[in-house]
Amino acid sequence: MKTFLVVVVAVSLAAVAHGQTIKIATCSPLSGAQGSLGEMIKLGAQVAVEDHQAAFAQAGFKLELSPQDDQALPDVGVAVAKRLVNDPEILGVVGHFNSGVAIPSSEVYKDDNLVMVSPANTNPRVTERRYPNVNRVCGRDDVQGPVGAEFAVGELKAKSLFIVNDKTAYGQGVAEAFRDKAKMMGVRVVGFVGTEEKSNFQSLILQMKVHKPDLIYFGGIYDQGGLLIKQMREKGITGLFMGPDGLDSSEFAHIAQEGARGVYYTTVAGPVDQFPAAAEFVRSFEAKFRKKPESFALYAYDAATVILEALKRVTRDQPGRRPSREAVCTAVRAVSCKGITGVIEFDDKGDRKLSNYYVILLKDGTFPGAAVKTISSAPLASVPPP
Ligand code: ABU
Repeated sequence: MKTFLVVVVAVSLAAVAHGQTIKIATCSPLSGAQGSLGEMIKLGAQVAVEDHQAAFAQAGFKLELSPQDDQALPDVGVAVAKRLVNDPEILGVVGHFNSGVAIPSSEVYKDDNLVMVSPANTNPRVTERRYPNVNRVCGRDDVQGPVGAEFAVGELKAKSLFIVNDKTAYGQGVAEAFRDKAKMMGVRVVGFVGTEEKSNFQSLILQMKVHKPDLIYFGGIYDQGGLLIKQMREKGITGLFMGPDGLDSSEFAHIAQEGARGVYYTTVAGPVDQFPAAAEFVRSFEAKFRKKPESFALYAYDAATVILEALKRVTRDQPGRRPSREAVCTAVRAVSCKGITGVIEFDDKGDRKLSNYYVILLKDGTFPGAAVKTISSAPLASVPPP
C-alpha cells in the first residue's frame, strides 16, 4: 500500500512537472453583436474550471480554460473546431451558443470523439443526429416553441399572429414550432416572414400595419429582435411582442429601450432567482468579474461541470495520465450530477432527461424579468433520424 501511494504521488508530481495539461474550451461569440451573451458562456465555464483546478492539480493535472470566439458564424465555428481537435490537451467543449454554428462544428468534433456539452443550443437537429459526443444541458425548440404558443394563445388570448424569423436553423426552427402549435390551437397566422435585415425593419412594419396582429413573434437573437421591437413601437405597432430564448440577454432591453416594456419571451435557461443553489456561483462570479451573471452563465457553469465530473471519473485510476477523448465522451453521456440548475442526466441522444422552460415578462422593460410560468418537460418522443 505504501509503495502504491509513493508511486501515485510520484506519477502525479511527474505529470505536473511535465505539464500534463487538460483544457476545456468554450465556443461562443465573443465579438460582434452577440458577444455579450457569448461572454456569459465563457465566464460561467471559467468559474467552473477555477472551482475544479485544485482537485485536478491533486490528481496530477493542470486544468485550463481555452475560450474561443466563433463569432456566431458557422464557417468560423468549423475553423475553430478544426483547431481544437488538433490540440491533444483539449478534452471537452462547452458550447456553442448558436445551433447553426454547433451543427456543422460538431461534425468536426465527432470525427475525433471530442465531447461537446452545449448550454444553449435548442434546435432539435443538434441531438437528433444521435452523435455520442453531442449533449446539451438545456431544452429543445420542439418544446420551447409550443410552450410559447400555448402561452400566447391560451393566456394572452392572441387570435392573430405575425411571425418573423432570422432565417437561421434556430430562428426559423423555433418560429415554425411556435406557428404549428398556434395553428393547431385555431389562431390565424397572418404573416410568416424570414429576414436577415439587421437595421431597418420598415417593410416588415408596413406589413404589420396592414394586418394589425394581436401578437408579433420573433424567432431569433436579441441583437436583431431588440431593434425590431424598438422600431415597431416607434412606428406605432401596439401588438404584444414575444420571442424565444434568443432574447434572453440584458442587451435585449438595452437595445430595445422603451420597446422592451411588456415583452414576453420563453427561455430554456432559468433566471438566477429560480435557483437557490446558484448563490455561491453568483458570489464568485460577481467577485471575479464585477458584473451579474445572466441565465446562460449558469447553464455554461453546469455544462462545464458535467465535463469536469466525467473527467474526474475517468482519471481516478490513472492520475496524471490524460484520458482518451472517447473515454470522456462515454463518461459524459453516463453522468449523473447535481448542477446549479438541477440534476443533469442525458438520454441516449444527449438531451437532458428533464428540462425547464420559462415564460419571462419584462414588465417594466428592465432585465432580468420575472418568470410568469415554468414548465418541466422531458424531450419529445423521437422523430426519425434525418
Ligand atoms: N437557444 C438560444 C439561441 C441559440 C441557438 O440555439 O441557436
